[in-house]
Amino acid sequence: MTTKFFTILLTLVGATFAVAGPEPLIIDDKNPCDSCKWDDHRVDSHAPIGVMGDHTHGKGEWMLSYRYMFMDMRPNYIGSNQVSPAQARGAGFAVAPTNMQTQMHMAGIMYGLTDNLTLAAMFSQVDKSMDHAVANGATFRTSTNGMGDFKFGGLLKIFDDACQRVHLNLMMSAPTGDFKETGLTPLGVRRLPYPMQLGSGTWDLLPGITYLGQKCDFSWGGQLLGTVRLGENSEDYALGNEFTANGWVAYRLSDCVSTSFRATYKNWGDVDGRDALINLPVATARPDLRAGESLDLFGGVNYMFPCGIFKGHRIAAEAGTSVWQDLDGPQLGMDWMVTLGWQKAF
Ligand SMILES: [Cu+2]
Repeated sequence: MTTKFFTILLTLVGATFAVAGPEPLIIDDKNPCDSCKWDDHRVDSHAPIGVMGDHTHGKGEWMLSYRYMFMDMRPNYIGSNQVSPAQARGAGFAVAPTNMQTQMHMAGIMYGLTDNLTLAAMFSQVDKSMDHAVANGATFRTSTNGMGDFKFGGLLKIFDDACQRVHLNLMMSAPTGDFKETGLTPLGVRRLPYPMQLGSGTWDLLPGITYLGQKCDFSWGGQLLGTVRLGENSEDYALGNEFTANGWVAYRLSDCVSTSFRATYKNWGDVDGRDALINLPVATARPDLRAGESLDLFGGVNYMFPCGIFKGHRIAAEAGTSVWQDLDGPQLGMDWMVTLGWQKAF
């Protein structure tokens, strides 16, 4: 896993220097240290691509975006200790998950209603697969795919001075993703455990606050984000509430390229209630074994095309791994993930 992660990181850094090129590409000739006004056109005026709802737009400006996210989860953890499938089953289960892959395609649209209020919406398509090991030595895989939960709302800028900005994230999530997905297991076709479902089944509030700063060739930011479930879904449960704290710094190598480093702390709760049809002999089916917290580190690169037909298009990549996890286990931990994205404002 570590090798895979560093290979991705090296590729990103390599790509950065390849596109940085020997000649600096000039988009505007303002000295970034002269101004104390926020510069929207800097390549690093957008956060690392794995951060959502990181920026606002000026009045009348539109932005389209696409993100692709891949996450690999393995092995199982009990608390902060990694355990084998046999040890995971030892906690009283006939089956242990061994790894899980999640892919997401996210299409977003933003519109600056005023200089302070940006409207945003995001559609997602989710693809999940999980491998399992049975006590008798057999293995099997379940998979699900389809539309995820639809996210929409506003970003309200409340401070903009001295190259620093603060906005409130006022988003919501609508239960458009299926949460009754079934799959073939050794016990027949059954409703799949909570982590294999595509949506929460509940309306969720996604409140947050984002702080951004830029100075000379550096920029930085911080974001606190919550996921608050509003009530229970039709299957009598709600996924756990979530809390995410992000902090990042970025360095502008040229007008076109910036690199970033991000640290993320996450904390999420157990499933509240229980789906009576999710009753397989595996830890992922237990509502009280879903909570956890983690600290993840990411390296990223942003690139903005300076001229030609792609002028103003932004592309970005970010990859990361978990450096510490404490999970109500047995539960699969995050091994590594990568996010690729494209953005264009009009
Ligand atoms: Cu935008």
